[in-house]
Amino acid sequence: MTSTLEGQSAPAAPPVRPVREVRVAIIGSGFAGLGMAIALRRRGETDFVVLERAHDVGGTWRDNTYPGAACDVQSNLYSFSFAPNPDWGRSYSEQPEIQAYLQDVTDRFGVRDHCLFGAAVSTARWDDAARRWLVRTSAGEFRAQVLVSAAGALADPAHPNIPGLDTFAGTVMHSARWNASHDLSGERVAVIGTGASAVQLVPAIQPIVDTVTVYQRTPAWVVPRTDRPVPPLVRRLYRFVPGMQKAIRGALYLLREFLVIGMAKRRRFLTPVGRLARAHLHRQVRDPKLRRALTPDYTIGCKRILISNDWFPAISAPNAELVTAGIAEVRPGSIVTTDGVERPTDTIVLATGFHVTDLPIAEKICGRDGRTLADVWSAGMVSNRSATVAGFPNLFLLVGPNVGVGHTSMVYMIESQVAYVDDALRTMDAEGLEVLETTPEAQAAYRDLIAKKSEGTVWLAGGCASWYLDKHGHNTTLWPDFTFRFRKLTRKLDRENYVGTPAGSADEEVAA
Ligand code: N01
Repeated sequence: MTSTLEGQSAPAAPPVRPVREVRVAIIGSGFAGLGMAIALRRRGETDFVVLERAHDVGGTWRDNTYPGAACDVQSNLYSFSFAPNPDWGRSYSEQPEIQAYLQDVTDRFGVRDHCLFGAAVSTARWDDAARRWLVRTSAGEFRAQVLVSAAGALADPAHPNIPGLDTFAGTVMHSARWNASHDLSGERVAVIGTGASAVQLVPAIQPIVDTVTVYQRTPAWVVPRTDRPVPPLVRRLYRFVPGMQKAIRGALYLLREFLVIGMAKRRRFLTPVGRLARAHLHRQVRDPKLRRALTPDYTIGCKRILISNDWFPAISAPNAELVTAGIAEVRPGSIVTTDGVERPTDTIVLATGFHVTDLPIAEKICGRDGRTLADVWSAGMVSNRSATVAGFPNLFLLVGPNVGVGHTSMVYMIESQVAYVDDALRTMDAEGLEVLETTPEAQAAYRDLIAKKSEGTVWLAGGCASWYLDKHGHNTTLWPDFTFRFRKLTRKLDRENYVGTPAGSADEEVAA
């Protein structure tokens, strides 16, 4: 304690935490952040930190704990290629198993000691004079030569702007911020949204609630889910014949790539998938009125294709209701739709998705001229190779613009991106570069490539509105081609598209 003039004690100032110097700061510890950290460890780099705002690793798989949360890509494919898990309990794993897998790889590859939990990034600014990123977090400040943003696209829940929602007297929770201590048994529950999260959580809660009312704005195409437990014999085979699990992974990968032909090249190849979805709906929903309400009017694949065997039975149950009228307002104890019907409600579940085309992390990262990524991206997200942005030296984005996929494992794309960043770091080491920055020309060329590849795809021309497109109607989220083409494009750093500044030089820059 220090003394004041009046002789009273003043509270001691909080200790000043020194700024920590690191070579690489990674934001986020989901699949992408962990994948990057593991790659660094595997090549002997130890001078890095993983800044995680929560208190555990896992990203979206840590946060999405709603009942029924599971992956809609088979686990043999939705896992790191270098860390196969012979013990998956089901072909499509549920959230707790995926989260346990991520915790396991964190320990197995020695990156837990590099994770700083409770470190929410408030700003990251490029200091051009020092050639370092200054990263402010709730757990102290860091000066990093390289910043890798792996904050994720499904990280920040989107809350709908519905009149009166803030006046609701009952419980409101987003699917990505589930409150497990709130017991839904016997309640009248409203679920807003019919995306991938809603079709998983509605069947899980329908048997225990009094009523579940689902507010649907746009119906989704749904295909059957071929999920089953993995028999112990198969698990033993995976363990002792790893090549077998690898072969299955390869087969799953190829099968899923076929969908790209229909989605991005020749639309007619989607016809059988559309038939499958229609047949699934007809088999599972007998009531013609309900069936009509659940039938989309856009081409399958335009929005994410959902997979479920229990969504249609759940919404057909006697205690379930599908409401297609828009929501006019929320009152303290009810929801009123535009047709004037008021439905008493105890709990509202917002299954309304995430901020994907307006990533909140973009507001926190300031580049060379002091503008944020969000400013630079105000007309739409742009990048070179989905990884770097002109004016943001030594910044690498994982799961940023145009890396999303609607048909296969995001982990495949993440591994491609990690290899690219890894090669960039190697190049910096090999050439003695302190700074690496992509050119505006490379960025414009990549934007044009994406625009050209996106022309005529189901995402642009399929007749739907989806979170794949930004507010200008541009595809800034999806990779619009085969994923092996993305891998080829990002296998090595395209050095010719970067300007490098050697360590120790004044301002001299070295083009490729
Ligand atoms: O979110 P979504 P999600 N009033 O954005 C509706 C991944 N994921 O959490 O279609 C009324 O898809 C909106 O309606 P519309 C996966 O990549 C993966 O379900 O815009 N409704 C839509 O129905 C997925 O794509 C798994 O007309 C409103 C829903 O809310 C992504 O996460 C599991 C509304 C939002 O659907 C997001 O899925 C779960 C409003 N104001 C999620 N605002 C796996 O299995 C929005 N909606 C891997």
